[in-house]
Formats: sequence, structure tokens, C-alpha cells
Amino acid sequence: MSMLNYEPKYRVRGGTLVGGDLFDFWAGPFYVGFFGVTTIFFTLIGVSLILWAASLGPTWNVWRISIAPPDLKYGLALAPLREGGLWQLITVCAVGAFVSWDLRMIEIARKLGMGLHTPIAFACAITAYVTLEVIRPVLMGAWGNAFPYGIISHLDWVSNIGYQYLQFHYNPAHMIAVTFFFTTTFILAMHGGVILSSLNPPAGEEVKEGAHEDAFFRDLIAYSIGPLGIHRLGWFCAMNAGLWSALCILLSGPFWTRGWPEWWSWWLNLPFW
Ligand code: BCL
Ligand code: BCL
Ligand code: BPH
Repeated sequence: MSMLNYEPKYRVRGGTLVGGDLFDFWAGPFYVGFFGVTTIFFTLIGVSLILWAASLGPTWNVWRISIAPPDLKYGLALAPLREGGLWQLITVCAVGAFVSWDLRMIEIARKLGMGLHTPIAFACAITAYVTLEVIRPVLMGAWGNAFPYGIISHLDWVSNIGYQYLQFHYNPAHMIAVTFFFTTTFILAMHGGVILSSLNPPAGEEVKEGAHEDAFFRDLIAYSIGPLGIHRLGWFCAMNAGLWSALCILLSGPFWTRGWPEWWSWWLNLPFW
């Protein structure tokens, strides 16, 4: 795509969070910035450490490579590199890379004079990751409670932790998180559908706009949330999906150690039955 006509206007110095105009330039289409450099730094080291850890392991089969956190016996201490220390360093690099990426988004938004909605949304995903890999293990007193870095092995972790609480579906925060994930996909299906059906008609047909989109939903369900509202609703549902997820796993262990079905005994113990 050619340069947008307003690009020369915002492709100027300023808006950075640290370092003045250090690294305040573009490389082709990419804004570099101080945090672009730190993203590359953490990513290169992190990926190299993953390759090193993989080279120590029993397999190069990508599906089976797994880099595990330290054994529970190490608690919150630093572990020897081959026994989880590499996992610890990779986690530092991962947090560094994700946070750098988010700060770079903030700088770009500031240059454009835009709001911070997208970086705030990504912060929600980072919060979920940090809850899984840092906050929950710290509260439980051992890095061994974190998930391992492996395509299949991290799924085994999810299943094992799920069954450790007997029936994870009974976790009320998990219920809310799942509901928000489903709702987000539902409204995106509606939104994507209505925009394509009005703005991208078959060749030769007229393009329709907001009035048609609103009329469609008024005819269907008596209400149209409107062009700004649908994006607010989407953002709200996606944020809740991420945050209730973080909460559901934070509760499991640090704040609730029995099976989740048992949590519901407060319901059975209500005085009216
Ligand atoms: Mg997981 C699945 C990555 C945390 C539960 N998970 C996946 C795969 C992908 C992945 C391998 C598809 C995800 C996807 O399309 O997302 N998971 C992944 C990462 C993290 C993570 C990178 C992380 O926190 C850093 N997963 C977790 C936590 C659980 C979890 C522990 C709760 C969220 N995940 C599950 C379950 C499943 C996955 C359950 C699956 O069924 C699915 C699978 O098939 O696993 C085999 C949406 C995002 C995008 C479409 C953007 C593109 C993302 C790409 C595909 C990510 C590639 C990751 C790459 C292989 C990792 C290495 C990085 C390099 C070294 C730089
Ligand atoms: Mg459950 C969690 C749905 C059944 C046990 N479960 C979740 C939540 C989600 C969910 C609400 C995961 C999303 C999330 O946290 O994203 N579960 C879900 C559903 C069912 C289900 C819909 C179902 O049955 C229909 N769960 C079960 C069964 C249990 C169970 C009953 C197993 C037997 N479930 C658990 C456990 C957990 C969940 C245990 C969790 O830990 C997890 C949760 O809540 O975690 C917080 C958050 C997103 C992230 C963590 C990704 C972060 C991405 C980072 C910031 C960026 C990565 C960048 C990447 C490396 C870049 C790659 C390179 C580029 C591609 C170039
Ligand atoms: O730029 C982006 O998107 C294009 C940002 C991003 C986002 C954003 C961005 O703006 C937003 C708003 C969200 N994600 C939102 C969300 C939802 C929550 C609101 C939530 C459901 C979610 N993202 C989930 C996920 C998942 C899941 C479910 O697993 C994944 C895999 C992602 N998001 C992935 C991404 C990236 C595509 C991108 C993004 N979400 C962030 C890119 C980034 O941070 O780049 C810098 C870092 C690197 C290039 C690599 C770092 C490598 C590390 C040093 C080592 C790897 C360690 C890792 C822990 C190993 C894991 C192995 C796995 C097999 C387990």
C-alpha cells in the first residue's frame, strides 16, 4: 500500500516515553523506537535460549519439545540452567518482549494522537500470561507451578491442572471467562457479517452503509447498537474474557485448593432448602 496521505504529518519526532529521540525513526514500514530495540533484544535472547534448551532435550520434534519450569523443590529460588534455569531466563525474556511490544504500541498511538485502547487491550493478554507464569507461582511458593514451554506439553499442563480441581468447569470465574469468549466470537460474527454484506457487495451493486446496517438489526431484534457501540461492546467483552481468565486461574491454588464442585456447597447450605 502506498503511503497514506497523512503519514508525512505524523512521521515526525516526538511522543516517545523515554530517551527523547533515541531510535525515534522508521525502518521501512516499521516504527523502531527504543522499545522496538528492546523487543528485538529480548526476542533474540529468548529464542536463542529456547533453541539452547531444546538442544539439551531428548527430541527436535517441534510438537514434543518442552522446556519445563524448575522442580517444586527449588521453590522460588534460581534453579540450575538445565533444571529449569533456562525456563526462568526465557520467562524473563518473554515478559520483557511482551511489555516492550506494548510500550511500542503506546508510543505509536501517542505519535498519531490516538487513544490507548489497543495497548490497554494487549496489556490484558499480558496480564493473563503474567498471572499464569509469575503471580500464581509466586503466591503458591514455587516456579514449578508455572506452565512449560512446549506445544503439546502446555496442553498437558492445562489438563492436569484442570483435573487437579476435579472439574474445572465448576470454577465460577472460568464460567464467566468462557461466556465472554463465546460472546466475543458471537458479536464479531455479527459485526463482520453486517459490514461485509453492506460495504462489500458483488460487483455492480450499490454499497450500503450505516443506515442499512442499523435497519437490518432493527428489523431482526428491534435494536441496533450502532457503529461506535459495537466496538465498545467488542472491546468490553474481549477485556472481560482475558481478565476473568486471569482471575479463574489465580483463584485456583492461591485462594481455593479443593475441587471446584465443592465450592458450590454454599449454594446447598443456603437456609431456604
Ligand atoms: Mg496455548 C493452543 C501458543 C498459553 C491453552 N497455544 C495454542 C496454539 C499455539 C499456542 C501453539 C494456537 C494459539 C492461538 O492461535 O492463539 N499458548 C501459546 C502461547 C502462550 C500460550 C504463545 C503464552 O501464554 C505465551 N495456552 C496458553 C495457556 C493456556 C493455553 C497456558 C490458556 C490460554 N493453547 C491452549 C489450548 C490450546 C492452545 C487448550 C490449543 O488447542 C491450541 C493448540 O492447538 O495447541 C497445540 C490465538 C493467537 C493467534 C491466532 C495469533 C498467532 C499466534 C501464533 C500461532 C503463536 C505461535 C506460538 C509459537 C509456536 C511459540 C513459540 C514462539 C517463538 C519461539 C518466537
Ligand atoms: Mg479452560 C484456562 C476456556 C475446558 C482447565 N480456559 C482457560 C481460559 C479460557 C478457557 C477461558 C484460556 C484463555 C486465556 O486465558 O487466554 N476451557 C475453556 C473452554 C472449555 C474449557 C471454552 C470447554 O470445555 C469448552 N478448561 C477446560 C477443562 C479443564 C480446563 C474443563 C481441563 C481439563 N482452563 C483450564 C486451566 C486453565 C484454563 C487450568 C487456564 O489456566 C486458562 C486461564 O484462564 O489462563 C489464564 C489468555 C491468553 C493468554 C495467556 C495468551 C497470552 C499471549 C502473550 C501475552 C503473547 C504471546 C506472543 C507469542 C509468543 C508471539 C508469537 C510470535 C508471533 C506469532 C510472531
Ligand atoms: O500486536 C498484536 O497483535 C497483532 C498484539 C497481540 C495482542 C494484542 C495486540 O495488540 C491484543 C489487543 C491482544 N493480543 C489480545 C488478546 C486477547 C485478550 C484480550 C487474548 C485472547 C489473546 N490476545 C491471546 C493470545 C494468544 C493465545 C490465546 O494463546 C496468543 C498466542 C497471542 N495472543 C499472541 C499475540 C501476538 C501475535 C501479538 C499479540 N498477541 C503480540 C506480539 C508480541 O508481543 O511480539 C513481541 C514478542 C515476540 C515477537 C516473541 C517473543 C518470544 C519470547 C522471548 C520467547 C517465547 C516464550 C513463550 C512463552 C513460549 C511459549 C510456547 C507455547 C507453545 C506455549
